[in-house]
Amino acid sequence: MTSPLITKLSARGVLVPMRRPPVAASGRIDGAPLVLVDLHTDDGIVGRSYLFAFTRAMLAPTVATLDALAEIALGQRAAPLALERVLRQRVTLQDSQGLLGQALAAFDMAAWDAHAQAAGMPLARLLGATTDSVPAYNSCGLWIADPDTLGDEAEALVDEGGYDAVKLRLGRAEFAADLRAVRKVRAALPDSVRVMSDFNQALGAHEALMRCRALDDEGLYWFEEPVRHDDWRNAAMLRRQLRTPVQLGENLRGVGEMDKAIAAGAASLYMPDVQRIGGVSGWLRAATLAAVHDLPLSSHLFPEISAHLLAASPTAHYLEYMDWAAPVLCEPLRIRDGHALICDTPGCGLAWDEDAVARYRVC
Ligand code: SMN
Ligand code: MG
Repeated sequence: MTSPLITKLSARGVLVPMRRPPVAASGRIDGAPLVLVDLHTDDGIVGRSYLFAFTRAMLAPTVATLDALAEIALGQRAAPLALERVLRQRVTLQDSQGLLGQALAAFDMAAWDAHAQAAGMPLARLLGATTDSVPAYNSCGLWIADPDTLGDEAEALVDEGGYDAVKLRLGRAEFAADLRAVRKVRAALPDSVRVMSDFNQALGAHEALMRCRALDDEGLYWFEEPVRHDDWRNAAMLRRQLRTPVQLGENLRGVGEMDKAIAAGAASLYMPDVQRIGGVSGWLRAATLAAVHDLPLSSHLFPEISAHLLAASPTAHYLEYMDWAAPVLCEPLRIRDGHALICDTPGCGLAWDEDAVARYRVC
């Protein structure tokens, strides 16, 4: 059986309201700028994926990049690995990370979705896994806010899906405010609830060492991105000096960077982002690398597709649950008892709620 041919690509930018807009040490986001991708094939199957554009201003360039790649993709087979080879070959001389890398990942994810639909299987099963649920933490809150409000918010986040883990953002100008935030959240939750922490690259190496040492016995489950995302040498220094594990990975652009970060000993835990690591194909290579080095693997954003991918990852750790795409989905990802339930329908389970898309459409 040959794979269907790609006949059309549609990429649309939407700005989706967020229940708790993110305020991180590195900046704030007022709405979720998403690019919705539909990859049409000549057997009638439509593969879907979406990208997170970070700012409204980046929606139009992201859509334009996808449209430019579509010129190469039209008439090609929708088989994900064959498509990846053709597209990457055509952009070999260009910087294929950044925006272009993300657009390539969107094609890859949509092609895998189409491929799984054609096989009549959920992506997880196509990859040889079961559709059992995967452990998730609630990442939809605990941004940089008044520490005195965070205890109540932490309790609310746990209750939203019976979670046993939530993520707290750190990296305020004053360390005392971070410490207060940690203590408020820890005091509000039972010991059995894990509290991950994320500095969003806010600190220089010296400051990171001072602050993380002072937080090392405060009951945090991991320290995420304490220093600049590509400062693997200092991440490794922190990892050696601290008892709390260092986590990173959302900014790794492809499995080659992950290989170098691991070689530098940068972290004990990794959390690639499917949009940056190279789509499903890139994720599978990252999962193999993590397995070779026996490194726990978590996901970053994109919980709908990441649930399938973690199910198929030998060292799967935690799914980061974010509800940002939920308002434009017919079937938002469901969480029960702190676990993401992988849909049992063919593909990744992405279908757009067209009324919502029309409401939030920007370009
Ligand atoms: C994050 C990612 C994207 C936007 C805001 C914050 C954060 C996370 O680093 O890990 O969720
Ligand atoms: Mg992060």
